[in-house]
Amino acid sequence: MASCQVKGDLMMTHEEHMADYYRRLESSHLGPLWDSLQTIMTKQPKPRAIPYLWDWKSVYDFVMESGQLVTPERGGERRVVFFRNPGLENLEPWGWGSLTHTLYAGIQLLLPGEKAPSHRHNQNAIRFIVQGSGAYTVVEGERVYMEEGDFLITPSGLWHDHVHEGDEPMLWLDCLDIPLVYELGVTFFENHPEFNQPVTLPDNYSTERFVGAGLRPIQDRNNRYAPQAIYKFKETRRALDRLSNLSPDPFDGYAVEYVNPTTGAAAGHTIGAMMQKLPPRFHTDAHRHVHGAIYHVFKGEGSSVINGVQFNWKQGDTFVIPNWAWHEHINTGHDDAYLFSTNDLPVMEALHLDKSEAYPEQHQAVVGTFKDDRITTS
Ligand code: GTQ
Repeated sequence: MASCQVKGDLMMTHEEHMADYYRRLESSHLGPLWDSLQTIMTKQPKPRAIPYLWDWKSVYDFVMESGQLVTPERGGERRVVFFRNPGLENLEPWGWGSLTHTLYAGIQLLLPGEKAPSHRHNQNAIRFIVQGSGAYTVVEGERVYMEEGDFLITPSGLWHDHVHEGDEPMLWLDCLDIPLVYELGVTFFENHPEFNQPVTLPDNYSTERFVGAGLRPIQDRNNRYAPQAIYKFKETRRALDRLSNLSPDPFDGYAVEYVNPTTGAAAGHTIGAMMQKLPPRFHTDAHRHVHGAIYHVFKGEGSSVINGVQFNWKQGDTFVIPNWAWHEHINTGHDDAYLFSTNDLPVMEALHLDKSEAYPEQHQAVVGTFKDDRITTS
């Protein structure tokens, strides 16, 4: 073979041979590792996702405008405006809706009287109710009523549809592992034969079964899914109030994770989620971890310093902390701040990639501020 490749080219210089070799290698869909190793195997994570923040006012206006333009009944399945990380949006085709490398997120709107059709897919979904009440989602035969601050899961493979019986717009944050499943090349999606699936279980059945106190209904012993469909804000706040009498976590303040009550694993399976409470003037220590995180400000105002850049936030804003980015949070308001967030820590843990470290000093030096969609250096 070797003699065949250089046959007739005995006069080629080394450089010419190299260039010719690279051309032939490329057209044979092969690659030289000695040229790419440092690019692919970087010393530290180099996520293409970047830190970014979306102001609630502009997202809300776009979402409400979509209410005049499209309906979930016809065509589109779900009326959602999703976030596109500027560092990922040009990565066709899956970069269209990635906020982190594994997670998609958007704001869904359901208007009074509307219904969104029943479907199932192998992506996991979680929802966090931002505004409104009176709508329910049906997950595998169970009707679950949603109110502000509630956290819900729609595990992979379960039928789900949404119905609004109330009289004010309902808005919630959806987070799904769409980019992860897409990149794994295993996406499945199916429509239910009926517009809405039949309700076969008592309302809020899964929550009624979980009284806490370390007790597990016997039929959930080998449940493939996290069995609790909804986590009410009333309970989340109660847990955080009780935690507030104890010492805070230096990096997250007073924080609880939404977990499967039968196993302690993330309720969202591949999607981790937590609610953290920061009292006024609370300033967390800076750290970084390999998992990416999406933050939604449920209440309060403050700022987060991400890789030295200050992002100021207030209620409704969404911001993203990419993999391995230094970050710390500060409550600059007069009331408790509640930060809801989702992350891909469960994926990192399952793959044994999880890793974190504290910033050498307590806080970062602020070298810039994010304002009007760009960073101004100071
Ligand atoms: O509510 O079922 O934001 O299937 C994206 C895909 C929401 C949903 C999204 C979905 C849903």
